[in-house]
Amino acid sequence: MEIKSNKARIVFMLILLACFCAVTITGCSQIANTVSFISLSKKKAPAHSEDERMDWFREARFGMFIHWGIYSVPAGTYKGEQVPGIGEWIMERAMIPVADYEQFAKQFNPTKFDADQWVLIAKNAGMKYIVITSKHHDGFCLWDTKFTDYDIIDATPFKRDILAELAESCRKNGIKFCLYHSIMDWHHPDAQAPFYPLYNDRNKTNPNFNRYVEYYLKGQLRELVQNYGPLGILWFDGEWVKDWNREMGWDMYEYVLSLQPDIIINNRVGKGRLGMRGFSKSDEFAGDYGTPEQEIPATGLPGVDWETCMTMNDTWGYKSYDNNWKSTKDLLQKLADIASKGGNFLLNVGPTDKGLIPQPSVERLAAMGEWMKVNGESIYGTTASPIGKVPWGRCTAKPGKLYLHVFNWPTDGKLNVPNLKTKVKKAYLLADKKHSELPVKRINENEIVITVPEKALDPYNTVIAVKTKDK
Ligand code: FHN
Repeated sequence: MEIKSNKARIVFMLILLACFCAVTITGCSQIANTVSFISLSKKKAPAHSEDERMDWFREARFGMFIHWGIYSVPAGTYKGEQVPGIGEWIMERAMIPVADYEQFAKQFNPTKFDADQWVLIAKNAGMKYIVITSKHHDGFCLWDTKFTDYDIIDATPFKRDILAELAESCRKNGIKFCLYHSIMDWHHPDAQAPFYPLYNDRNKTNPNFNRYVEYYLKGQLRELVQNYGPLGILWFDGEWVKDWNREMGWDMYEYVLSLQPDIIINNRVGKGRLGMRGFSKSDEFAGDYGTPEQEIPATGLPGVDWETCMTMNDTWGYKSYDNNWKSTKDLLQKLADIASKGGNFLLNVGPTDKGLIPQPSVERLAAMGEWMKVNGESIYGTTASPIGKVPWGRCTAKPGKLYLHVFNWPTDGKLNVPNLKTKVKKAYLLADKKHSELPVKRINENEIVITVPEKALDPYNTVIAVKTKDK
C-alpha cells in the first residue's frame, strides 16, 4: 500500500502504534490471568493464617447440619409415588420440570419454625456450630436475595427471612453460624436447569456457566457473607458439575476470603475431592478441610483437618416415611470414634415443611447432650489417639491427658491400655466429680492395667481420664 504525504505517513505510524499497544495490553491481561490462576494455585497467604482460622473448628468438634427447603413439602412423595433416594434430590430423581417444582414454594409455609428452638436443640446436644443449606441443588434460596424471586420472601407465603432469624439466634446463643451453598443449580438457566430431565448429567456443560458464577453465584455469596455474617464456615457442595474446575475453585476460595478473611471454606470449593471419602487429592486443590460423607475414615490424616457429615436416618432432607434412625448409642460412639481420629462430626437434621425438627432427631440429640454435659471435656479441643486403636473403645488426647472412651466394659474389672509408654500420674472416671483415683499397674514398658468398678457408669461410653507426665 503506497503512502502519499508525510502527514499521511505520521497518521499511519500512529495507527500502527495504537494497534501495537492494544495487542500488548490484551496480551498482558491474558498473561496476567494465567499468572493469577497459577499464583492462585500457589494460594496467596490469606490475612488470617489457616491455623488461626481453624482454631475454633478444632475446638468445636461437633456441629449440626440442617438440610431444609421446599423439598420438605413433597417429603419424598411425588404424584402419590414414593421417590427412592435422598429427599432433597426429589426434583432430579422424579425428573420434575422447573415450573412444576416451583409450585412447592407456594406450599412452603413453616409457621412452626422457631429459630431459638432449633439453636437450643443444637446447643443442648453439645454442638458448637450450625451449617444450614442457604441454597441446595434445587436452587431455592432460604434468605431474602435480590438476585432472584425464587426465595423465601418472594416465592412463598411464609415471607420471613429464615437465615436472618437463625443467624441472630446463633449469635445470641454463642453458636457459630455457617452456611451450606450449592455450586450446582437445577433452577438457574446459566447453570444446570437446561439439563432437564437429567439435571445431574455430569457430561453436560452450559456455555453461560461463567456468567452464572461471576454474576449470580458470587453475587449471592457476597450477600450472604455481608448480610448474615460473620460466618464460621462456607460449606460448598455440588462441585462435581463438569463446568466447575480447579482454577474456579481457587478463584472462589480467594474471592470468599476477600469477603471475610477469617472464614473457613470446605474442600468442596475445589475439584480435588476423592468422592465420599472426602479428602482432597493434594493441596493443589482449594479448601481448608476434608469432608468425608456418611463414612468415618479408618484413620485420620496427621495435620489434615476433616469433618464427617452424616444423616441420622437415610436422608438429608425430610422424607415423611424414612424412619431408619441410628441409635443414640451408635451416634455417641461415632462421635468418640471421629474425635479419636482428629475429626469433627457434622450431624444432620431434616426439618419438616411445618418447621419442626423430627422428634426422633430431637430425642437422640437430647440424649447426646446428656452425655456431653458430663463428658464434653473428652471431645472438645481434643486431638487424635496417641496410642492408636484399642480393643474396648477409642482414645482422645490433650497435652498431659488421655481420655479412654470405653464402649465395652471389662467384665473382670481390669482395663488393659496398650501402647502407653508415658508415666501415669493418675487415672479416674471422668463422670466422678471427686476424681477418686483408680488403681494403675504397669505390666511392661508399653502397657498398663487400670482396675475399674464392676459396672460401667454409662452403657454406651464410659470415659476414664488418665493424667500422664512426660519423663
Ligand atoms: O448431593 C448432596 C446431598 O444432597 C447432600 O447435601 C450431601 C451432604 O453432604 N452432599 C451431596 C452429596 O454428596
